[in-house]
Amino acid sequence: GTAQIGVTGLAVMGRNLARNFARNGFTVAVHNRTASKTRALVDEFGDEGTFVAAESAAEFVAALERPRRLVIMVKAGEPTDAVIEEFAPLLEEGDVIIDGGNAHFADTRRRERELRERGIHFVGVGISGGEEGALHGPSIMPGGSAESYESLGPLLERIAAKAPDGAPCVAHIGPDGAGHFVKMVHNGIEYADMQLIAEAYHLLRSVAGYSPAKIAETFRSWNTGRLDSYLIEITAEVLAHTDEATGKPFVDIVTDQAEQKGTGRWTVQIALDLGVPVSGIAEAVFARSLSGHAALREASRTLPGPTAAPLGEADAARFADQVEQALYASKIVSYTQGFHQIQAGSEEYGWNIDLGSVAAIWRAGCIIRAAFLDRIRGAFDTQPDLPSLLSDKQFAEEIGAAQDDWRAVVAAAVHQGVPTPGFGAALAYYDALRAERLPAALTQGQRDFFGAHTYRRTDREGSFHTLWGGDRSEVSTS
Ligand code: NBP
Repeated sequence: GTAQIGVTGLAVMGRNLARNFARNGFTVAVHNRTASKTRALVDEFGDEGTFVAAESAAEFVAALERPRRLVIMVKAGEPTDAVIEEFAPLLEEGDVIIDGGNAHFADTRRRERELRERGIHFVGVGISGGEEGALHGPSIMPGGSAESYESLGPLLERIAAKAPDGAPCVAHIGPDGAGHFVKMVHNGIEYADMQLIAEAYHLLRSVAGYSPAKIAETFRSWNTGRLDSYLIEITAEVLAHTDEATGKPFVDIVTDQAEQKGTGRWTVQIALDLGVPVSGIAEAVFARSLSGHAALREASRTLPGPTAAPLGEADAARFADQVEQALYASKIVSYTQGFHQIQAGSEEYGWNIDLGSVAAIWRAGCIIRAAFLDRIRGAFDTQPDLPSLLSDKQFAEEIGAAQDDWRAVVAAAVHQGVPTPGFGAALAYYDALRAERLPAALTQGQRDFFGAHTYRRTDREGSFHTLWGGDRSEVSTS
């Protein structure tokens, strides 16, 4: 075979990824279960580069140079297993199967193990950036063996997005499921970012009394500063858009029930398993599900709320500045929590993930791309064993400078009855981390009272239990 890479699964993602490889000078073998899609791709885009259209799995495998590199871009779950089972028997030792779908990292770990036993490298790759990213340069998060990255890395570096400093947004994340794990947390952070932006919008609309057009303007001005990011940019676009049919702001004619595909939920489920507090991401997932409970919301519409008037013009402008502070501070917390989860996953599974390089490859191509990520990269590069992003001197200073306004915004939201679970959870996380003493001591006392679960003391080593039902003397249990 002559093709340096093959792509099977030619829906929007696979098709654009194949074109991206071809446009970068690689010979690309293309294949799809329904062969008409393969022919359509070559008919439509054949002049963009060199494609080898394969009708059958055998033809596809034969078209690839050795060691073969074949990318699977099919629906995640059972279809991925089906496609692996179709191709694996046709491959030889040292060949590389790359799964670019949104697989659960546990599936990736299983597939990697099974294929390794058959002498085949399996690389689970997180790809972010949607269809546009796939075509023009996504952020790419490959897992799998270091050996497979040697063969695959140079190709991925060519098609990846380029950060402002020119660095390709791809790096070997770590063995087996590390890439898909990091992609999962990326999506969790994306949920949190979107929720925080939604809360900022809600406050500007309901408390400051701004129109969607004025809020679009506000986001545009924020986007020239430290909040500079793709999500803020598209938020302004969506808010400025007018519905053609009604002439109303687009945001007012869309049903207010958010949907989800599941990667945010996975992030929270895994965080619970790892014992990592990702409260901002969890609130974002719950906020989407709450919005979807139409009957519950309908039944609750008559519950009383506060009577509070929107702010006057001068106060509104001041409030908008405070919301920017609250949004930025809460965003720092979301990333702190997300990176904590990556660190915990890395320890649990022995992945040895470099957090600075994760921040670096999220600087372009992916949905959460933002100027801010270069600063996170810098923080981890300076101090790779940083216990938390909030331990970084610069971030600590910034969040400290924002805290008064942040509190004022959360207080205003409570007074005016505007739900801001993201801002509130982030602030609670910040205050809990800061606290000299937490009421967890009382929780331990309760647990010891009803379940003899024991506690540790601040002044002595060991485990202790108080005889609550007896004379309340203390016994050592260790
Ligand atoms: P879809 O997720 O809609 O999958 C459609 C493709 O899967 C078609 O090529 C289809 O072939 C193939 N397929 C299915 Br379904 N079952 C199959 C089977 N049993 N055997 C062989 N092929 C099968 O495509 P997509 O939206 O391009 O996404 C591809 C992957 O990329 C997914 O895992 C997705 O989660 C992930 N992803 C998507 C985005 C995005 O923005 N859309 C972003 C990042 C990652 P057919 O043509 O014969 O039906």
